[in-house]
Amino acid sequence: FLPHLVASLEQVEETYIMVKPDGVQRGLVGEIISRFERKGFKLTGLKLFQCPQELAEEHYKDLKSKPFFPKLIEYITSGPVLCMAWEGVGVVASARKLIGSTNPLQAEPGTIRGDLAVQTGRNVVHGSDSPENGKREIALWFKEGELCQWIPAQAPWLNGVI
Ligand code: IDP
Ligand code: MG
Repeated sequence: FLPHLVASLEQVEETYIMVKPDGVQRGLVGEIISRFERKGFKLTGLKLFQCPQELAEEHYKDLKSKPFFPKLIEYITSGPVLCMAWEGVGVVASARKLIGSTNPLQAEPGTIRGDLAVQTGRNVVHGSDSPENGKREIALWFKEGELCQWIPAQAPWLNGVI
């Protein structure tokens, strides 16, 4: 690994980003990938996937007691999702900012939800809420051979070492 090409190895985080079934059906996959790509994060995993019931329940297990839980599971399993793993310094919190508030009507313009959605129950995208959950969710949604480690050609330009 070429350490001078990354900002600081120990600060590098991973986050699980997912375009939910409404985002896929509405043709927003390219738009959503672009926002993370243009920001400068590194894509390390990508697949279109029909989520089984058990995986949806495991992913959202912290929300099991919520009244909307059954509807949430129905929503997430209602069609294919786009699963993504993204890597970068501060990527977890930054991705949450790019995504915007859970309720799209409260999400700031310029955010994905603020620009592209109107309903909490159809808010087009998921993003991990902590570095720990980023790791947990990537391990849940991807098999090991589905992830790629690589050094983007733009890395030194992004990180300012040239
Ligand atoms: P987040 O996606 O912004 O992290 P969470 O509170 O973790 O929001 O909730 C997970 C998902 O559950 C939300 O993105 C949304 O799809 C759904 N959800 C959350 N609260 C409600 C609600 O009050 N009604 C319906 N669906 C909800
Ligand atoms: Mg959440």
